[in-house]
Amino acid sequence: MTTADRRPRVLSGIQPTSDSFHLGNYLGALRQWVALQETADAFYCVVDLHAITVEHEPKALRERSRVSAAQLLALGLDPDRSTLFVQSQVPEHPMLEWILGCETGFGEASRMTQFKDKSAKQERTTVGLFTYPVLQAADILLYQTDRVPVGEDQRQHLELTRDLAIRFNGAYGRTFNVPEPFIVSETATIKDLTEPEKKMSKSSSGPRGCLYLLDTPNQMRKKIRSAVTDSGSEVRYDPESKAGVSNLLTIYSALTGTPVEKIESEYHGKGYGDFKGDLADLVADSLEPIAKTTKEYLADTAELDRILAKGAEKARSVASRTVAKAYKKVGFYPPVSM
Ligand code: ATP
Ligand code: LTN
Repeated sequence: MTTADRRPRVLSGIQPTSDSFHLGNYLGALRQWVALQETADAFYCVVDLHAITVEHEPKALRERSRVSAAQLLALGLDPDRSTLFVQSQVPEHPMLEWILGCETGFGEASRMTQFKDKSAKQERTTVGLFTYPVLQAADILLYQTDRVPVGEDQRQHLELTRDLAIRFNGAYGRTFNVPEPFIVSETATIKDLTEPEKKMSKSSSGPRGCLYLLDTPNQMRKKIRSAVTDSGSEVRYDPESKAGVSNLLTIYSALTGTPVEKIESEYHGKGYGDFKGDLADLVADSLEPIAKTTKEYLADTAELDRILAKGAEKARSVASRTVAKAYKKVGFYPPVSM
């Protein structure tokens, strides 16, 4: 099949590095994942290989991969309409990564800002953390991907992926589709609730700065009510001088579909207290069902693992074709079927 006669191919991944996803993951990426399964041929991957680039505990990792998959299903991913799988069940990912690593310049990889940030926080930095973006490029290129729904922090990795695809195609003949990032600008970076100049993050936000999808409604309300705002009182969108309030306005707008200007005028003359109180209820009410449904999926791990195994089989049928092509191009013996 050519690119012209198939639905756009979408692929994205998320790391199982915490017990719960957060509001930034949801608004920046996961909401788009769910929406795109309607119009695209979508592949979504719990990237556990990426998760061992920082310190991890084996039992917790396997459990977190399951909890991650359960949350994705609870958010609305439908295994009949998209392909959901765990990266470690598809060995083609590290197979292609090796080839792409041999196309990546050392200087090029050294410029990745996520590597610089993450390695600065580690006592011991590994080669795996350094080559993390090459594995990400393999994740994407294996599926002949057209679009990659992610948050803004992934833009640089997407650029590298495109460069590698173009370089490989130039050297060996057309092998990979060159993917485009799919980034929704309004919610591209949800900020930390206590330090609104930083992005909300599971690894670097403090417990009050990061709103987890599996928090209890009370925890969610508390976090929103105690979110840092400025010393003024006007509910106005101005990310430069009012970063905290602007972040809350972004969240409100994304969850209701109401334009920011309309929310500003609704709260004109009212203080931050009213606005935060309403947003606290809105967030808690919108997210509460996710925890309940996640628990239901986790109550039957055999069924959950079956869904994932089926997803991995489907993913492998696509990924193995790309690997076979790339192996041939670089002059390897063909992989024997496993
Ligand atoms: P970590 O802190 O462990 O790096 P993370 O919280 O940044 O994790 P990831 O698993 O790396 O989350 O990201 C999953 C998806 O969520 C990616 O597409 C990423 O761009 C997006 N994302 C993460 N944080 C935010 C945020 N604060 N705002 C918008 N999108 C985000
Ligand atoms: N690096 C991403 C996670 C990730 C990913 C991918 C995203 C791994 N492989 C492929 C999109 C496509 C992150 O840190 N959020």
